[in-house]
Amino acid sequence: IQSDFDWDEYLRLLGPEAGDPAPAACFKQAAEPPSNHFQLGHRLESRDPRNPDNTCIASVIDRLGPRLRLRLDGSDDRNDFFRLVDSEDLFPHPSGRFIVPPLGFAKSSNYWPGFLEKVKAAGNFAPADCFVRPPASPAKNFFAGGQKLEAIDRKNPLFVCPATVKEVRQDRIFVSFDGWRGAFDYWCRYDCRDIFPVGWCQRAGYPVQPPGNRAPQQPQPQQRYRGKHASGGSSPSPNSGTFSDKSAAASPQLPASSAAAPAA
Ligand code: MLZ
Repeated sequence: IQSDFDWDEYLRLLGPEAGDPAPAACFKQAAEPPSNHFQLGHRLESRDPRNPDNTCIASVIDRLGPRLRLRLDGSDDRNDFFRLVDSEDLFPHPSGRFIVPPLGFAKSSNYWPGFLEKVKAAGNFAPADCFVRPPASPAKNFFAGGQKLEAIDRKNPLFVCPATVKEVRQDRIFVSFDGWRGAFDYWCRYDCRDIFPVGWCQRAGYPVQPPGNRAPQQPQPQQRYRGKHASGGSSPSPNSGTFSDKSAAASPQLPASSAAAPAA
């Protein structure tokens, strides 16, 4: 994962014909990125991403700025997923929801009641104040074609990348990743939690990847004047996750187990 990307410089490179950043009011995201108070190993209730009507127990496998990498208890490490700390899919335990085995529960369903008892006895449930109320949704789709944004690469969900709104249709927008010739593009709703205003992720302590090589390129890091993002001295923010440490942000380490890390 690289983090040496600078929107100001990139937008300058693109020149005046490039679209403006989509205004913050277009997005269902907090005005200020929420603080992440979850700890590794915390348990919580989560919708099963593959079966969203179901509520399961999940564990925090990693914390990355305001994002959590989660694994459903009883599932395997190939179905990890990411959620923001203010996601509408996460609940403190007990929430009163009926807890069911995750899709693909590793053992026979006969084992489920005993498994759930053991998980509950092991406890370590995240306190309720870790959970941040989801942000308000925009009243409607305010996006316009050509606007810039940052978006999660759904094929490599660890990556947040510079992107452009290529099309707007009713409640949906077409997110096109800059410099990748369409290979990672997708349609999503305007209130989708995988898209962010330009600059949001950096403020959150989460690195943004450079665009693919079909976009104008910034000079390589070693040739570059080390600007504001490289200078140390600021104290870690309360958002501190793995990436918000400034020295780590220069060359962040991925967890060795990272199933989401693609070959470059
Ligand atoms: N190196 C990988 C990841 C590309 C990530 C693109 N994100 C929009 C590849 O080339 O497939």
